[in-house]
Amino acid sequence: MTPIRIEHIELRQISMPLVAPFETSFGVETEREGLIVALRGGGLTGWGEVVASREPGYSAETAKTEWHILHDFIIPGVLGKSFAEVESLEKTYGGVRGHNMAKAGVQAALYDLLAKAQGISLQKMLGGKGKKVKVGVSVGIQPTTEALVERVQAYIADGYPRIKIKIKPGRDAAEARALRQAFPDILLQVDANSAYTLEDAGRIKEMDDLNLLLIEQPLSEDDIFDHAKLQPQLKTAICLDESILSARHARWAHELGACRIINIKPGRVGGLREAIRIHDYCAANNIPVWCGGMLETGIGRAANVALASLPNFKLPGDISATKRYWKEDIVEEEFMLNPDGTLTVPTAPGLGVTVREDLLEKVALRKESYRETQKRTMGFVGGGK
Ligand code: OSB
Ligand code: MG
Repeated sequence: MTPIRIEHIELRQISMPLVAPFETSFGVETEREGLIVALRGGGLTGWGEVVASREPGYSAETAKTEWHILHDFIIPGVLGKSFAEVESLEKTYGGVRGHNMAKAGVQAALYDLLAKAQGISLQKMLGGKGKKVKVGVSVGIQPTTEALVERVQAYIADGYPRIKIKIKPGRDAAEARALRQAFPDILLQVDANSAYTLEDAGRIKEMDDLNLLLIEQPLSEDDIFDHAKLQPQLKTAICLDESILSARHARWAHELGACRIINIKPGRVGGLREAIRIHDYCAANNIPVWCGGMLETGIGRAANVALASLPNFKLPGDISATKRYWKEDIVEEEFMLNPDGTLTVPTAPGLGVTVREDLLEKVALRKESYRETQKRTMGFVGGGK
């Protein structure tokens, strides 16, 4: 294809209230405060979501750090350049260490733009297949075990075929056991978001006889090594989330025996391209993967659904229906749970969703617009108003 020149970039920091607070071992989120990137060129607009949130609880990235990195380091290298594929975009920020969420947001926008220019869906561009993807729901820590059982009952009634619960020390085995007793046959898994250390192995083993699909990220985010000591002590598969930032990390985890399953989030690993590299490595090494979620708006959700249609996404993703997150989403299309526990993969060009730019303007806390002309006239190094 002919390269597309990035003539105009818009960055917005948004704040959107969740339908209900989401509590994890690292804190409570009541709204999503992320960034939305728009790349404009060739008469088209590509959209991407930066999945960082207000606080550095899940990872070191926040909406503000990613704004800084985009504004000062990534956008200046992208504005005015022409791209025909994503690999050359990756090269423009090859000198920026870390900040995978910022990189993933621009990269998703370029994927959307290039797919639209070719008139093909993101699914097709990524190499995904099939009309639907299997999904589950991630349930935050509830005030009591009874409330949790009720909440899960309601999600099962909605049609979710797989339940994940958030756990932390003191709110773990008892919760998981209560759910297993109430729902003997459901697909159930737990996510600790790094809340334990290797000394807690005994406590983690209390969940080993509950027929869980997996235990997600029990130990520190930087600790593939101790996960390799924990996995052999468990029958249940460990799944790594926070610890896997690249395909190299996936290889380390596999070679060390630190996990048997990997959760892939494009934001955490620096973009859809690296997500596919991890997918391919895992496919070649018999490691099932699934698509994680970061409470995305419809922009990030559309990309996740397309990604989750690649063949080695063997387990249901944390990609729930729109209404599980938002009263009002910033895309027109609503993702709805099909009766068979799936979401339908969009087929229209690019992400296949239509951004409601009026609403986006309303939820924006901060906005900056970057144009090539300003870059020339303002001796622009970082960005211009
Ligand atoms: O660890 O998977 C996680 C949400 C925010 C930060 C981390 C995680 C999560 C989820 C939510 O579990 C998944 C979703 O988007 O539904
Ligand atoms: Mg997780």
